[in-house]
Amino acid sequence: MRGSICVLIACILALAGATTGLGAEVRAVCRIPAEIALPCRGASETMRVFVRGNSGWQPADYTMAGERVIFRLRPGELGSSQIRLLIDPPAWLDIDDITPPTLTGLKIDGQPLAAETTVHLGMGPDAPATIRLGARDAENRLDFDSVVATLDGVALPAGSITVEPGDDRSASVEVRLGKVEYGTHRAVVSIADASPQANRLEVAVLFSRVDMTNYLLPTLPGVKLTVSSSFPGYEDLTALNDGRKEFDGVHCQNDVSWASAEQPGPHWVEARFGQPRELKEVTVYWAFYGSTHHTSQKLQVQAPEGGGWRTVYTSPTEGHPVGPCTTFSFPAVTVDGFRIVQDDGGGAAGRPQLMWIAEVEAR
Ligand SMILES: [Ca+2]
Ligand SMILES: [Ca+2]
Repeated sequence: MRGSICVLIACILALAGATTGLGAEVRAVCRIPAEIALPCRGASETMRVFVRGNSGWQPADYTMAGERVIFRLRPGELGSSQIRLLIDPPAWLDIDDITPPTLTGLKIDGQPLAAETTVHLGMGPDAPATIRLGARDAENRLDFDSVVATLDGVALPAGSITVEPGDDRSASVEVRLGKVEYGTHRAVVSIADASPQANRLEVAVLFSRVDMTNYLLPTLPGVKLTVSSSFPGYEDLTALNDGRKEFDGVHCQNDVSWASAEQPGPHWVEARFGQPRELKEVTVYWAFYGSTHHTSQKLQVQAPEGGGWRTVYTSPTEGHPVGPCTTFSFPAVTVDGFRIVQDDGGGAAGRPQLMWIAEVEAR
């Protein structure tokens, strides 16, 4: 694995101090001709060094001085102030490689698909659980440590990625997406080759997780919603189950959302089905205002029991990731309703005494 050292040169002065080893890469920013001196203990006069500015790699101009190596950087000739030096790259490395690895296979949940770098899965009640791809590079080894997987731009933890090398130049990568919320999503898995350019194969999988089952559809008989209080101008509760939950803009008013009074104490929304239902999850779509979703951080879902309430879901201590919606799952209970109780101060980070909801669904 090559090291990478960044230096900033602002004037014609030799800059020393960064230690480099075999196969090291040095990045420098200089707008005027400069020299850079690096300690290079044990290096031989036959060191292979390449320099790159605006175009491809070319042999670098350097001299040895004791245990230092001195490079002359000429941004004018290289066509760029962003200069990279590659010192003694391994013999197998094709440093001029500008081609990303090839996608050799793709499976979603074990089902083979055409090996295309953008896949639209459409909509369904379940999100894909695993994405598995095969990659091979024609010019270089793969960088097995370069694998990155994201869901909606957020990196998935390393524990959800498994890389199985085939040979130096090929690998199979499996990514487990974990729990995925309702809504439209984009999962991206990428792997780079070992060239200095780190050419990257990127595979995007797009899908929508949609479940039309919803006990709170306003057309269902007996469905009724009540709340603890309302923010002035947000008294109309039809916004809680009118189906409008995704919207743009800065105005999140009562035509799409309901908000509690903004005051200390718990806030709650109570829903009644009008008949017993087997309930296992409640999804809340959060109000979007001021460029953020107002995702409550501390709440409980409670089921009616013996004239009182029994808590079936409690927020994790770390709260909820801020996003368009949150699904609270729990062991199924047969009930004719439920309520969502936000703790005192358990609202979104910016307005903790407010509960602000665009839509509630229950299944
Ligand atoms: Ca390549
Ligand atoms: Ca709504």
